[in-house]
Amino acid sequence: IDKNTAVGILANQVGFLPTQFKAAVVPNVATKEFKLTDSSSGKIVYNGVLSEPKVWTEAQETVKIADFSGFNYPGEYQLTVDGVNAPFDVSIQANIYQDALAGAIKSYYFNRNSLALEERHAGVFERPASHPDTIVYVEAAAATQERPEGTIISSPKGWFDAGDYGKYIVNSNITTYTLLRALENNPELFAQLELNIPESGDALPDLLNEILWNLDWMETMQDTDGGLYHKLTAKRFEDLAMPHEEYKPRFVVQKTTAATLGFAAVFARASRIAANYSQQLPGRAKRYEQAALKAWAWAKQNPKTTYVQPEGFQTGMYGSKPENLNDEWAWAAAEMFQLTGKKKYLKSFEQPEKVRAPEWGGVELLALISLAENPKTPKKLKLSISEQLKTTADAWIAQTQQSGYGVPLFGADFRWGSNGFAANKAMALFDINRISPNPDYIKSAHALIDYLFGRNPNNVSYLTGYGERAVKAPHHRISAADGVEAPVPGMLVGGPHSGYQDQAECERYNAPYDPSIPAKAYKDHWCSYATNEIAINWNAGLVYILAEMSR
Ligand code: 9MR
Repeated sequence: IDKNTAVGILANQVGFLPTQFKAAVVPNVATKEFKLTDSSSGKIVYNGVLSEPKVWTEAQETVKIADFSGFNYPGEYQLTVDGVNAPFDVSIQANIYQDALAGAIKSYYFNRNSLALEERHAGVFERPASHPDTIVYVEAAAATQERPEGTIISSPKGWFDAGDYGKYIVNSNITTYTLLRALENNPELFAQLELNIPESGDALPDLLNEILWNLDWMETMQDTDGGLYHKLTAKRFEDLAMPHEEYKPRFVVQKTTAATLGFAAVFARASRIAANYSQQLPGRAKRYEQAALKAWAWAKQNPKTTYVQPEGFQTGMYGSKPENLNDEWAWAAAEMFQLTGKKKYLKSFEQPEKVRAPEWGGVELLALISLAENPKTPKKLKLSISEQLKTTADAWIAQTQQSGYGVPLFGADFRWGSNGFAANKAMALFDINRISPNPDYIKSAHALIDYLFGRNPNNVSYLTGYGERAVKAPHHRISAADGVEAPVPGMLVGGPHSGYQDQAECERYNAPYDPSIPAKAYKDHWCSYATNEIAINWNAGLVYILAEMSR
C-alpha cells in the first residue's frame, strides 16, 4: 500500500443525516469494493464501488472515495474495506447534528466575559466571574475632547474572542452577524432549541439570548461620536491562567472604519430582527437602528481610518489596509439599504471583482447575499449579483472535483483559521444554493462538514467534544487551566496551514510539527496557537451550517 495515502478510513465521526451526501476517504488499496455492515446484526446492508485513486495536492496523498450516498437507512454501521485493518463506525440518524449545534452555540456561553458560570448551567466548567470591564481606560489614540485619554468607561459582557481574553469589534461583527442570520433563517428550529443558559425559559430563543450578551457589549463600544473602538484588551496577551486569575488593566483602543462599518451592518440586521421580538425587547429595534445610523455617519466622515497598533500594545490586530475597505463599505451599504429602503446607500456599494468566502477581513460575499435576498434591490444589480455568486460557487465545485478528498479546499484556503474558512465556504454554498440552486453546491457543503468532523488527513474531529477522535488540547486558556481533563465542548479549532508561527512555542513544549504539507500542518497541543486555537468567528460559521443541517 502506497506510503502517501490516508492513515485509515476517514469520515465524519459525528455521523450522517439519511438525506445527506455520504462519503469516506479510504487508503489507496488494491481493492475495488467496500461494504457497510449493520453493527448489531453483522449483516451486509450495502455494497459499494470505490472510486479510482486520486491525489489531493493539499495533503500530498492519493486516496480513494467510498461514496454511500445511495444508502439512507438510519442505524449504526461499520464501513469496511479489504486491506484496511480498522473499520469505520458510521452513524446515520435524523437530527444527527442537533447536539453539536447546541454545543457549538453553548460554547459562547462558556466564553462569556463578566459572568460567573454556575454549576447548574456549566457543570464541571463552572467558574467565578471575571473581567467585569466596568473600569476600562480610553487609550490615547481613541481619545476625543469629550473622552480624553484615561477616561474611564464601562464596557461589560461580550465573549472572549478566542484562546485569549480580549474583545475585538471586527471579529465580533462577522460572528454576531452570522449568528443573527442563522437565527433569522431558522426561526422554528431556534424557537425550540434550549441551551440551559441563565436566560433559558424566558420568552426569547436561547440563540438570541446568547447573541444579546454580545450585542449589549458591542453597544458600549460605540463612542459618543458614533465611531467604534477597535478593541478592548489588556496591553499584552494573558498568561496561561483562568480568567478570574488573570486580570490586568484593559483599554479601548483606537476607532476604525472597518470596526464601525461592520457594526453598522450588524446593528442594521439586529434592528430588523429585534422588530420581530418587539414585545420582549421593546424599543430595541429603534435603538439598534439609531446606533447603525450613527456608525454609518461616522464612517462617512472617517472613510479610511485603519488600525495602527499603539506603542506598548501586543494583542490581536484584526487590521485592514485603507485601500481594502471596499468590502466593509459594501456590507454596511447593503444592510443599511435593507434597513431603511433608501437607495442612497447603494452609492457606497461597488460590485467586487473577486468574491471570497467570508472571513473577518473579507466580507463582500455577505453584502452580495444580502442584496440578492432583498426584494427591493434593483433588478439589474440583482441579476448581475446572482451571476457572480454562481460563478463563484462553480469555481469551488471545480476545486471539489480536483480534490482526492472531494472537498473544495485549495491553496490559500489553508491560512490561519482554515477550518473557520471551510465552515464559511460551506455557509456560502448553502446561501448561493438558495439563490441559484444546484445539488453540487449542497454536495460540496456536506463534504466540508464531513471534512471538519473527520474526513481529513489528520483523522480528527476539529470540534471539541464531538466525534470519537475529537480535538483534545485546544489553544484555549480556560480549557488548559481549568483542571478538567476534557476541553470546553463545542469549539471549532482554527485548523491546519503551513504558517508555523508557533514554531518557537511548540518547540519549547517539545511538540514541534511538520508544517510542509498544508492540510496536515496541524498540532493538537496547547502550544499551537496557529493551528489549534479556537475563535468566536470560526465557530459562528459552524453554527450556521449545522443549523442548515438541522432543519
Ligand atoms: O483570525 C486571525 C487571523 O486571521 C490572523 O492571521 C491572526 C494573526 O494576526 O490572528 C487571528 O486572530 C487572533 C486575534 O488576533 C487575537 N485573538 C485570537 C485570534 C485567533 O487566533
